[in-house]
Amino acid sequence: MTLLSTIHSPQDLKRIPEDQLGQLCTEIRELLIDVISKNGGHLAPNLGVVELSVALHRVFSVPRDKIVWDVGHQSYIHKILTGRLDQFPTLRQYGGLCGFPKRSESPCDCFGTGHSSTSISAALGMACARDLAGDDYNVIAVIGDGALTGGEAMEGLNNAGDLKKKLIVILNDNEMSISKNVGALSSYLTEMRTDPNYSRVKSDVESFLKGIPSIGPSVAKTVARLKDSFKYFFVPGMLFEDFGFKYLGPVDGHHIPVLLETLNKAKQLNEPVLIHVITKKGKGYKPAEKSPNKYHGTGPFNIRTGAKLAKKGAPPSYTSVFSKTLVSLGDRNRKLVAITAAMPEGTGLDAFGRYFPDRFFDVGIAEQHAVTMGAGMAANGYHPVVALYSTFSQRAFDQMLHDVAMQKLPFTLCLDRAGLVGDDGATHHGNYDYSFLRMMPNMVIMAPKDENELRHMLYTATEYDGPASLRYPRGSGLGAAITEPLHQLPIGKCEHVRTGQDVEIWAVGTMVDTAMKAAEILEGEGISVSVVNGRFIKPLDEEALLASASRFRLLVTLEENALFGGYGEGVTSLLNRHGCLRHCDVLNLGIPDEFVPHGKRELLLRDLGLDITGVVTSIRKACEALSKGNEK
Ligand SMILES: Cc1ncc(C[n+]2csc(CCOP(=O)(O)OP(=O)(O)O)c2C)c(N)n1
Repeated sequence: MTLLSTIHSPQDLKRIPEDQLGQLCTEIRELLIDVISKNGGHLAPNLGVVELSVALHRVFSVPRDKIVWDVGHQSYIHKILTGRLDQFPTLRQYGGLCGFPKRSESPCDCFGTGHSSTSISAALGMACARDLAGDDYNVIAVIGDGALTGGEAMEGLNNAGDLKKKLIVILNDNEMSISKNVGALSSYLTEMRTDPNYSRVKSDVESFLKGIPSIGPSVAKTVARLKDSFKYFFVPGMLFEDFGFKYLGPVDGHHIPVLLETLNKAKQLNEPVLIHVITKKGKGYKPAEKSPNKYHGTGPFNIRTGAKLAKKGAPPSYTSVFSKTLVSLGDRNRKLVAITAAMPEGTGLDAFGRYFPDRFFDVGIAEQHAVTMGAGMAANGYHPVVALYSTFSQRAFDQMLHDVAMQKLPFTLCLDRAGLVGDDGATHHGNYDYSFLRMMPNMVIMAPKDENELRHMLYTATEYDGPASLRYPRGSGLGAAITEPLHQLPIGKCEHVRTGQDVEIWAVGTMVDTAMKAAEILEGEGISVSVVNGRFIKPLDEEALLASASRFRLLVTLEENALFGGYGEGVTSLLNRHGCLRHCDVLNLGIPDEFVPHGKRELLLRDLGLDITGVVTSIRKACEALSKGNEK
């Protein structure tokens, strides 16, 4: 029997003798590697926090005490130790455990996360709620050095130091975001990490200063001054102390006795405490230790070799086509600059960075700053291409509206991983970008039907003298030929891709392919279907839409975006404004008003009625209803 198999709740962990915790950590690592090698997931971040998670659950007692995991991608061990060991093999699978903390999954997941840098704010809110209610539980935020580069983390620190609530922030410092961490704060942490004298000097300096007797106001003043300058030179964590936190560390995040001692000390303190924990991302699995970025989030892999089990012969991904196209555009147009918010590889901007290092900026996990910084460059003669994942771009809503759209700046927003992303689930689906961008005056919004059209859209956007966005999905393209010379697409003009007599589908982005396949099937059933590639979510092709509404009794809109505020609503309201709905019905197909869970994209689309079969069924029903209406 393994030690791990005896743990069914956090109380069981407390019964294991301290000298066996190392063995427990080994068993946990084996389980992590085994399950993630099959299901995919966040391997390196979790391997790095095994000892920290064990120590936390040893010292604190959830669900009474609250642990908020920033981003939450490193919460697997927490899940294993809080009664979900048996379910762990279902991690990230349809109907199985979520890859992020989720309140509805367990009372031990006190706060849902997925987007970075929220933990300090959430934990501070919990500490305030606790004090208002006269309770005394502990609140702990665990945040990585990468997540600390996000503005909201600074807002939380700033407020926490001021409110002086009892609160523990654990800074899990592994020098990595997904890629190497960037920024001044990161350099500051590196200095603390690399100077072995820091911990010793800190206590020496403190006791030396405490030992100086204050004999008279002038001496006291001198001491205070001395203390300040000394502190800055010798005491680690002064930045955090100045923020109003008691700083403990740096401590070795893989040394359980030190972790237990430090956590117990922090637990006794009645003030905001920051514990600086140094960990190694990927610890215990050689390939992940060597390339933590490659195993940050991974698909299935071969445990022995570390090789990823990628599909052989799949067409190039949208990301890679975007990446290559941008490099060629960057070569022609020296005014193009590229900005990423800590995702150079994920967005494919890394290639641009290699070719044009002067025009490439990784700003850390700072989507808001990325957009406004781009706006600043746009206001001064450059054309920024800001590439974000759709879901994270939600962070930069106001920056897009207030800084970019309102000033009608030349700006290209590229939204990768748009639509349903699959295994990462609700926090990561990119289902809202049409909705929140559509409401912004001046925005041009595009979605390519395949990877070849993506190239032309990117070119169109970078040549356009105003704000434009394009969005494309995770994963492989459709295998379209990508040799066609780049050309600009006429703004606001659709493309007719299939002719038919009975009904017309207006589809955008990924859904054009679905529409074509559904049309084939319906044709076989005697329903003749025309298909339009909408291309532009904004501006809509008004002329073509009005013409279609006068030809067809039924128009269907099809999109991989929330119906609320989405493309279909735009089409319907345009037709309504022109009085077309008196003689033409519109059926809007898209993502309903609910958060979509995790699982394979195909299964999620099936559940939402957005796979080929679902689309065929909806259109068939709508046609039947129409013909019944006609008979009456
Ligand atoms: C707002 C936002 N932007 C980007 C991401 C993508 N992302 C997930 S984890 C991560 C790096 C986090 O680094 P760190 O906090 O140091 O944790 P580590 O993985 O190194 O343990 C990034 C950029 C995100 N989750 N949220």
